[in-house]
Amino acid sequence: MIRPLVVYVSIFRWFAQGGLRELYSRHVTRLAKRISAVVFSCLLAGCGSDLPSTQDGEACLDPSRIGQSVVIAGADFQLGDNRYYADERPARRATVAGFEIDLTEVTNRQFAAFVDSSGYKTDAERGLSADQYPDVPEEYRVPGSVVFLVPENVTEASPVDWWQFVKGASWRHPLGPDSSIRGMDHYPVVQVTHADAKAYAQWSGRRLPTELEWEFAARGGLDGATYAWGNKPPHEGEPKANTWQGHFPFKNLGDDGFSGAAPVGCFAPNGYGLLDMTGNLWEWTATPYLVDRRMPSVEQGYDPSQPGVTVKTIKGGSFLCADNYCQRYRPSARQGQDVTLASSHIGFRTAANIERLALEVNPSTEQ
Ligand SMILES: [Ca+2]
Repeated sequence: MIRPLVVYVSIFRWFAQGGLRELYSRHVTRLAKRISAVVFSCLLAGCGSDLPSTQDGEACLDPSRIGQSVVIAGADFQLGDNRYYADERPARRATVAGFEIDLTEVTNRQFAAFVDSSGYKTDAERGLSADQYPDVPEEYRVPGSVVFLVPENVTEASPVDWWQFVKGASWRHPLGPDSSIRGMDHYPVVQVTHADAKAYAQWSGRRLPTELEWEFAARGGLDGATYAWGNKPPHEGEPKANTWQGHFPFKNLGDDGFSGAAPVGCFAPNGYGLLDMTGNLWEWTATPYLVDRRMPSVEQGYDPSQPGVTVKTIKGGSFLCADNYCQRYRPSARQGQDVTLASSHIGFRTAANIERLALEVNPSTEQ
């Protein structure tokens, strides 16, 4: 069944990136002409009955370690990289204060505890409000979210074919209403917007990491190295992270053991002991995305490819990052993400100030 659904203009940010950018640019430009100021409508295939099923999986990590955090001492380090995408330039020295960050991405079990405790409903479960999006027809403000689906038409595929808005997709049903997170307690939660991630962090007495903190943590002490593990290419030797092997978006070889998201902690930690700072899921940060980090910061961020859209920085790349398309499985890589748009390849982890934690661990006897 073919039905019209709403897809945000910011999806084209994803569409237009990576090694296939030139290949698809003409098609994207043609499509972009059809985009209104905020959204556009397009015909997308119904996604109810033939969704790929989510896979069960045992924990890769001792579950008692999920929820632990790592204290990172402040230091001077190389922020950015001159060798890759323009928004990573220029590489420069930066100083980060000490902080503390989660060992892993937040899991479904952790997020469920938050929801059970607070009654929180995610943005994807609520849908768009008429007040915030008056120009979007009511039938398009339905609860749902964006899901990656391997395009069926190999010769004609374009980004609009692999990112689809699926009615009923949410953190409980990551790929659509016929999918579930049953048996996936230790998988990272997905289909969360920036507000959802922030709400979880606040509930847990923490916050989202800044981009500066996240990048420093991901480097694991290897100042200036290309990857979180050094300079060895990601697909040489043992798998180092959950990325995409094969020609994106058609051929997902899954040589690293996972064709989708993986349970947290399935790959070796970086030099700080942190897990999955490369691949698996993109992670929200607290930092507004600026296409050039030297720009004065503004709360809504600035991404010329998403005019008028509030964008925060996401880091780390995901299981969809491939050599031929999105080489963003590096600490310096970054992307601007519409804060209202959840998807099947974005999650988060939380952070905290060291000073605040120290006060909690050693409360004053005068209080
Ligand atoms: Ca993979």
